[in-house]
Amino acid sequence: MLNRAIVEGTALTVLALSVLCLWLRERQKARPESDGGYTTREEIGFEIGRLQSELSRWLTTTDHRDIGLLYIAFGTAAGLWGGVDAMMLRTELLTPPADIWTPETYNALFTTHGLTMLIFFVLPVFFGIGNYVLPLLIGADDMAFPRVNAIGFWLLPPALILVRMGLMLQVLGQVLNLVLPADAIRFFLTMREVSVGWTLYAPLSVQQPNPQIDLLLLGLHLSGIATTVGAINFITTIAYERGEGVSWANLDIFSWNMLVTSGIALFAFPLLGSALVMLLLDRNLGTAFFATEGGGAILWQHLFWFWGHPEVYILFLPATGLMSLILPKFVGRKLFGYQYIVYSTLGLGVLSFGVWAHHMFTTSADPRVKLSFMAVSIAIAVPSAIKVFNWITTMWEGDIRLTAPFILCAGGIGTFIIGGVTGVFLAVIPVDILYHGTYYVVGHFHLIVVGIIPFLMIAASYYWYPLITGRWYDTRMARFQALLIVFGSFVTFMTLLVIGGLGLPRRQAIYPPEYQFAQQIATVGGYVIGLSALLWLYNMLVSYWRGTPVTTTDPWGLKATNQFTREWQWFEQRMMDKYDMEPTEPETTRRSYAPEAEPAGLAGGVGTVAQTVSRNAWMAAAGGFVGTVLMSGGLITAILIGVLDPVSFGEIAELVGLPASPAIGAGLFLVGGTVTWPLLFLAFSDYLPGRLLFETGLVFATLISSGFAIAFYTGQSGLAFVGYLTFVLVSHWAYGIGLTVTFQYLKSDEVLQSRSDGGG
Ligand code: HEM
Ligand SMILES: [Cu+2]
Repeated sequence: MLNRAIVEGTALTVLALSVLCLWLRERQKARPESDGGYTTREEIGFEIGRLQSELSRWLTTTDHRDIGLLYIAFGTAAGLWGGVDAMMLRTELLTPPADIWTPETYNALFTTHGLTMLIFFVLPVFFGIGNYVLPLLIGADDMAFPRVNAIGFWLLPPALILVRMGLMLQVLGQVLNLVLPADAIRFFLTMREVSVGWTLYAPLSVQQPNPQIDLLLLGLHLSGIATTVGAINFITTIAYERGEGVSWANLDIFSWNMLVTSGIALFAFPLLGSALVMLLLDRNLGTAFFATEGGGAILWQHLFWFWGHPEVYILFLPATGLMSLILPKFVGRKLFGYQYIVYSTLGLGVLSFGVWAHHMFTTSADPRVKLSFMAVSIAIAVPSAIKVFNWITTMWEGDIRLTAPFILCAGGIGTFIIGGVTGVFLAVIPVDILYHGTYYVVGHFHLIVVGIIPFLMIAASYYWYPLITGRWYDTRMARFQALLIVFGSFVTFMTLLVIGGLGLPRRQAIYPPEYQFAQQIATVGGYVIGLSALLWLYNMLVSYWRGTPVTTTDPWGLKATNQFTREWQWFEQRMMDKYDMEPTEPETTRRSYAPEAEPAGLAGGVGTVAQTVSRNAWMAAAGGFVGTVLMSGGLITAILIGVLDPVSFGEIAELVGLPASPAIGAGLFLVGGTVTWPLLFLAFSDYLPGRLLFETGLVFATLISSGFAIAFYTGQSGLAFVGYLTFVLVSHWAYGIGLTVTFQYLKSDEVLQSRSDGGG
């Protein structure tokens, strides 16, 4: 059995030392002495002086870009620490018995791994990216409260130390024990990393004697304050510091996401703070919040998850913001459905507070209450799916550039689809009761928290590397790294989904031998992820000194697709000022696929769906009506020759609670068709102008008819079945033709009108 404290301490030290050596070596190489001579005493003195001034600069800076980098560096370091925990967890699982670490160590590992990753890795890195680019994106000079910003950051290192003190004190204890008797250093020897699970469920978290739990609670509390402070700063900055010409309607999508994220954090974290204080009081002052005679253990779960579920969206939304921002740059098309993405973000922000009890389906809450949580949890899939569809549509017919950021974006969409769909399954109570305690849940959330979240962080680090450092990273190594991490994540977490589906319980160091092979596959996948993380780190550090310097003001060629956004304009200005560079102009400018978005109305386009609909309502209604009439023609024929039953129209009426009369059904059908279908077309109207409307109509009609045929399949076979399919298809085509011809007619009319108005 290995000693965890020593192994992890050594691993971290080696990691830190290699980073330092690498840094110093590359730095040395970057500036050879020009005369080939030796370094003189004065030069060393100068270097030390410089080091001192650098140090005091970084410790006292209030500049948003510096603080951003501090956040990113801190988050990365915490991520590596949590990553070492993960590698150790997976190592234990190479063999069925607990023979590498003790079961208690295993418990400590998954506890600290979860907390470190969720609180000290993801959030700080996103706050860092936000700090660096958000003011540039919105044309602000700095964050609204620069000093508060610095405080927000500097609360984090002590918080992390408090939370993870157990390991350090243990290492210290073991070192001291070499010279001092055990009695004198009892405190150090009794400290352990917390091992009650990252959800800190009562009563275990109340009753375990380990004093490190108290330090952890204090540290978490401190980190909550840091997060709240940061969130207030983001909200104020976005609300009040936007530059000229940046309205809510054309606020970039990343800032929208940071705004909503900060809004969630503002409501969620104070609640976590109170819950933590209650737990501390229970542990130390004999209160009974979570004791059976008080609120009971379930109270802790309610409080925890009322923070915990919003928290997962706090982690997830900035990643989607980066996706929406970066993906279009590498497919040469504008983000499809900007407004819908904004709405879905806002919707997720609100809904994320309404689903917490889906983490408590296996507790004894009233089934009727649980049912409502099931409904909302399924509903939350809708805004998530809107994002996915919009990303896919953005890629549609784009000029894809196979760069590392693109590979990570595409991989992120893939992992999110699987992670999200498995989440919808878990939202269904009976399924959750089956899978709650298994690796299936681990697979579900890791496809998101490892899939899309770090993928997009890394994509962002590549995308903005030239902007931040003025140099290029090693692009070949980056592409390889991107592929490696996508591959490793799929191997690891798909395997976990499968063994969870087979019923293997999670959070146990010991497991039945028949799962060994699968566990080994997952572990190898995990090592691949770890390796790719190190490759990324190497690339970032070494390229800082050795990367090819950027020689154009438009490193990504964004001007060619009209996507030269504000932060790059800032970069261009800086390159011109610093190096007298000429602005780079592209040879040809490809009009970005979607037309220049018109500034939408109030509050960031809130109301623009309504506006669009009302502007186009009559056109849509006319199209829908003609289409539905044509479609009815096809269906009536089908009824006449007996492929369809008139009763099916009656069922439509029954569905909305009216008498089962075919006539009423047909009426509803007409009204429904006039409204629903055109809405669908309108939703895709950003996309429609790019293709012949007519063709597109047929494609949509075909797609929808297949969905319709499957959904309403009524058990025919043989010829009747073929007839059924044919008529569904033909009637939908008829519908599509009617709709598109009408749209086209009305559109050309509109164009004529706007020309005569002098517009274009
Ligand atoms: C947005 C990104 C998401 C993240 C980061 C995330 C994260 C997580 C985490 C960390 C857990 C495990 C909690 C534990 O330790 O018990 C979890 C469980 C769960 N997630 Fe997600 N999730 C996300 C999206 C979704 C979606 C879209 C749904 C449903 C529509 C969903 C439904 C669930 C359910 C029902 C559970 C409880 C499973 C159980 O414990 O039995 N999640 N998720
Ligand atoms: Cu949840």
